[in-house]
Amino acid sequence: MADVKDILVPDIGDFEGVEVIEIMVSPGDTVSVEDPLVSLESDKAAMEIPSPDAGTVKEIKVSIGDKVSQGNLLVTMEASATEAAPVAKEATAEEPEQAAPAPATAPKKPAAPAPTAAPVSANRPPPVAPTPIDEAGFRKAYASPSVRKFARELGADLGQISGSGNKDRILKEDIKAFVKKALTSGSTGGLGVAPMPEIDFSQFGEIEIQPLTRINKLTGQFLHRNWVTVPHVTQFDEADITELEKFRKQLNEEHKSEGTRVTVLAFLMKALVSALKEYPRFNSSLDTTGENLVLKQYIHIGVAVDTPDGLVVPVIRDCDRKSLIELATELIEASIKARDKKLSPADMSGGCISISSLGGIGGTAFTPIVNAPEVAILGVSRAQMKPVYKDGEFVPRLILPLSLSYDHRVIDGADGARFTSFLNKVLSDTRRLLL
Ligand code: CAO
Repeated sequence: MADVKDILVPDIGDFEGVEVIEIMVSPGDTVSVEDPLVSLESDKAAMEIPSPDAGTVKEIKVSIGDKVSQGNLLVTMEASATEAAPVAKEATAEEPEQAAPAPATAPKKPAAPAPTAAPVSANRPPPVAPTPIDEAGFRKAYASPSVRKFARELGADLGQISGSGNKDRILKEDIKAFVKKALTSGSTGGLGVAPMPEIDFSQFGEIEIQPLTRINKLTGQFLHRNWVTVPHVTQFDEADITELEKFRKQLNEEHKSEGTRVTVLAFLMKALVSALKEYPRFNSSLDTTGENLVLKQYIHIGVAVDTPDGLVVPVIRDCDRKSLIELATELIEASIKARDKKLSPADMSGGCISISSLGGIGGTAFTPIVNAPEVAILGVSRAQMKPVYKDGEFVPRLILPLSLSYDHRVIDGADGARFTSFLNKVLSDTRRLLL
């Protein structure tokens, strides 16, 4: 049977009757040499008592609030190895960081190397960026060395955390709650800017609380993630669709009996097919390592549909293999399915690029948010008759505003402008869609 050892308070200098402020282990815990067992604090210093041996904790012999001195029994332990004698890790009130060194400034102990952050791939950044730590506030905060170390590891600013421990001391639980809040709340605290204040709007007048729909919440999460993680650029342009509109009206006249209605959107899908073939980088996604582009050999286009419950994006598949009429028909079917809440997750997956058309509503331009992992989205506003200077005179032309947002990690500004210029060319001369 393994030896049961008494772990005593080691030489802690001139300190006597020092208060136990934290117990970091429980009976049954397996500990390694140097793992902190308890934290002590006098009015001048806080220190952690590390385990002198590896083994299993049998009994805790102190309670929080007890006053201990050198030689007092702290815990009993069933040792499984013998190693170096313990040294209390001390952090004075003036230099509290000694026991919890900031990784950039303090030497690392070989026996207890500073934890390294888990690798985060370039296209899978954390949900929120860490808040920069205010060092002065961090130093002044009332917390034990292990709690300070824990806060450092998570990038939590102790200065911003209220303690729930004895005499308002900050505990590990307080840090966990703080980090959880920053990650889950819609607040901007995690982005290093002031958090959104909580306001009771009823103090200004009558209000009504309306819960967000499930779709609102889901799209909200995706849009927020994409907005903060994708470096967006929006390229604006205008396409002359005068001839396209004449052709569209003629088509609709011809297909009236079939009940098919071809809108500008079907032409835009056709134009996007040509543009994606010409600029394949727009039909790609960054892989999970962030080191490679996944270039797609298929063309599936997502179309944002406005429904009473919120925004959904059904995907029209194999657009490169479908005629204009087929695309127009599928578009109508997809928007009916969306508004009837009949879309399955499969109907909304696999898109290569998305279109957000507000043309039926109005507006001159907007900045759509990239539907990651896609790398671009085409926003379309309302076409308007405008005077265009042509062959020495102003002529009325139907102009369609385009707003192309793209992921600048994958697409350069020049290619963004080339892509919309290409779209202009094919939209202003629909014969080019045949090429
Ligand atoms: N310029 C001028 N008129 C336009 C136009 C444009 N860019 N786009 C559409 N129109 C016209 C259509 O031709 C149609 O007119 P007619 O009835 O005379 O033919 C009318 O506006 C209504 O079109 P529509 O919206 O029903 O059809 P659509 O194919 O253009 O769009 C759909 C279909 C499903 C995309 C659309 O109904 C929709 O939901 N749009 C909103 C998308 C959205 O919310 N985007 C924002 C996402 S980010 O929050």
